[in-house]
Amino acid sequence: MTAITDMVSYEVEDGVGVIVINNPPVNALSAGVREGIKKGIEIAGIDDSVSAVVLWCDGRTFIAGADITEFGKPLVGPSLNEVIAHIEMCPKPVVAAIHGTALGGGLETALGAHYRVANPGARVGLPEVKLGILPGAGGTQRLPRVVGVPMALQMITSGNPINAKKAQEVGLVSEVIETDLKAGAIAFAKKVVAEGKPLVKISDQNERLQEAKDNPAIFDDFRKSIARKTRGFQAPENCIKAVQAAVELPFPEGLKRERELFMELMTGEQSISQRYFFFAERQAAKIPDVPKETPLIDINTCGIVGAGTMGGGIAMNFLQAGIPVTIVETTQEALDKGIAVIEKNYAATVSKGRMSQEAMDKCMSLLTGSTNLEDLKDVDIVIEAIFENMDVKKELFTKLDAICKDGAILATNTSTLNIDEIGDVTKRPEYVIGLHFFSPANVMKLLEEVRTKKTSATVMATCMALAKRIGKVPAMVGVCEGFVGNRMLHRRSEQATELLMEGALPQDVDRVLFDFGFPMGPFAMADLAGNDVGWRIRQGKGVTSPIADAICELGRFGQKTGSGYYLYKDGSRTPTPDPIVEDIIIKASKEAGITRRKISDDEILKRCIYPMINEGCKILEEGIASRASDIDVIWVYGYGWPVYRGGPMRYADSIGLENVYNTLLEYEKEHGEFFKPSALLAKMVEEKKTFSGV
Ligand code: HSC
Repeated sequence: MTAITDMVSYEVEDGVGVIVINNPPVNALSAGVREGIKKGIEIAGIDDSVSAVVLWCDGRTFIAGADITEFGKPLVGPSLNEVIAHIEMCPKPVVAAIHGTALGGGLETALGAHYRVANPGARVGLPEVKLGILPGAGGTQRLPRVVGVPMALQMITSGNPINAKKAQEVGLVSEVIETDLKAGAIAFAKKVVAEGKPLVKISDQNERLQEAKDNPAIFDDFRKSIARKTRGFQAPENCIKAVQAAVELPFPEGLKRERELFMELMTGEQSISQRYFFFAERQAAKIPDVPKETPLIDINTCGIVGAGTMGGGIAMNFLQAGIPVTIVETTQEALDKGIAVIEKNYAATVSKGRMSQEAMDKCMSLLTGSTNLEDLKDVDIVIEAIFENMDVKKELFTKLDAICKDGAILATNTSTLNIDEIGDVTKRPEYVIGLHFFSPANVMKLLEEVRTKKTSATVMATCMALAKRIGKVPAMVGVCEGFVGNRMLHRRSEQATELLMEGALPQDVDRVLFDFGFPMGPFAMADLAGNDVGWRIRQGKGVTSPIADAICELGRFGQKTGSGYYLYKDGSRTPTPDPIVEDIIIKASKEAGITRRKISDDEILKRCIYPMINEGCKILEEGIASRASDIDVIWVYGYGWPVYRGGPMRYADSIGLENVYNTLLEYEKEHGEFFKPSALLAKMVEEKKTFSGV
């Protein structure tokens, strides 16, 4: 084997030149890889002892894309386009051997090869759109030439990969090799030579473009079909334009157009935020004071206490990950009802074709119901999901502590209570942790994990790994009122209500936040969650909220009662503004002695968002979150903050911390202490720092 660069080497096997890429962990296309492939092709091209070339990756995967850490920096060595052109122009057949994931620039490299083979577990795709960019190394020009325009549009704008079988069906892969992939790829390359098969240059193939040439409406139809899903995002539109260029322009011109559209995105705020978020998500899985090599507790079984909406949703995550669940309720009736809901949810997924009947049966077979807490004595982890009452939870944790085996983790799904206190009623406080799932728990990606002062490193590391196993994105935070997500949400809700008192209507506030990119505004969200919950909590605490209380006093609990801040006519989920609510709001302003005024959209946005940013700063000051980026992960995955705005802390950077600070100072003068900028924000401004470092 000859080293070409420190990441790429060349070897000859059975008369075939093998270019071996080795750039762990995911064989990203760093400068050394690009340089190595280019030189490897040159070497193989003139090596008389070989008649063909195989592109092979060591380690767990084929090339998973461009090296994202190089983005925004000056280009070193050959560009990827140059490397791919080299592969395509090689005088000997080049075969890409794909295992793991050929993603982004990885698939684009493989599309430069004359043939592709894969093992059965391989997946291929162009996920650039998820980073706010588009495939910038010919992917938008070559993929439609292989799979046709409709499928290319689908793959490029969704970013979702397809498996090897599908890739073979659509002609992306010539052969799926069940046995040794490297040997199979070498044999395939030799067969190409022996049979005198052509060197297929995808850039020359135009047949699959004809369908779209004959029916240019394909593009507008497609735009319409994804409009709702891609609202607010810039990259999908540029992806469509680039594929359109593949149809309308000759290949070299198409490449130029692709590059322009790529650069437009690459330098924009959205992509900066989305690329930042890619790393933020991966960082969040690491806890600064918990070493990587911390031993983990084996989790093979799970107990859940409470078969209500949360308990049932949580159970579904574990069942889908193949982890048996025992779910406990106080009465048989409640248990039956809870299990029936789980079954109904799975059945709905099956009927939509998103799950097989077999998979559903497997999940249900892993579920055991019980009305006896003693049945949790052998489980590895228990998650409590009962109603929010400290005394009841303390009693439950005392019982669980006595029943559960030594070493079992006792977790609570509380979103409001002090978990330090809960842990302290047990003899194993180091095994107690908060696992705060978001509703609907089987859908929402976020798992806000809450460490107490005593939670052990092993328990934290185990729960972070467990989150990944059940398909969640975890972020570790500390104990405080509302933890990170709800604490910041409360600041927004308080301002949203204040804005109503001063002159806005629910539909004004909701529209502004919807346009910002949230799936819905605070009042539509309150109606969805149920207004009675907050009302009861306020009653318990002896606090009032004139507008919210008046709405609840009329029995307007939200969507479930057909009205709340809005009307929901005939069971519809579409909110319609209601004059009765307007009257309630106007009356509340009058009684508070407030003269209502017209409030601009700009003020609504700032009044709702800036206090959240300020609260995020306080959370960091107090060490409740260990990184600003963890806060962003919580808001994107738990509350639908638009990822193209990176999360509240990254958003603050993008608009300028000084602007946020000065506006808060102005609001403080006008509206009082609530807006007082935090000490951290003041310090960051003074030191001209940013939260995201970008
Ligand atoms: C691209 O390819 C653009 C092209 O179109 C080329 C454009 C050319 C420009 C032309 C100019 C006009 N880079 O996720 P994991 C790190 S865009 C750098 O935990 P898994 C990751 O941060 C790219 N680093 O593993 C982590 O580091 P840590 C398109 C990357 O097994 C470690 O690897 N490709 C990286 O759960 C492990 O990652 C993609 O978007 C990258 N490309 O999942 C694919 N990819 O350990 C992105 C990963 O320090 N990657 N890292 O935290 C993934 O989706 C997942 O990582 C995999 C593995 C599914 C590959």
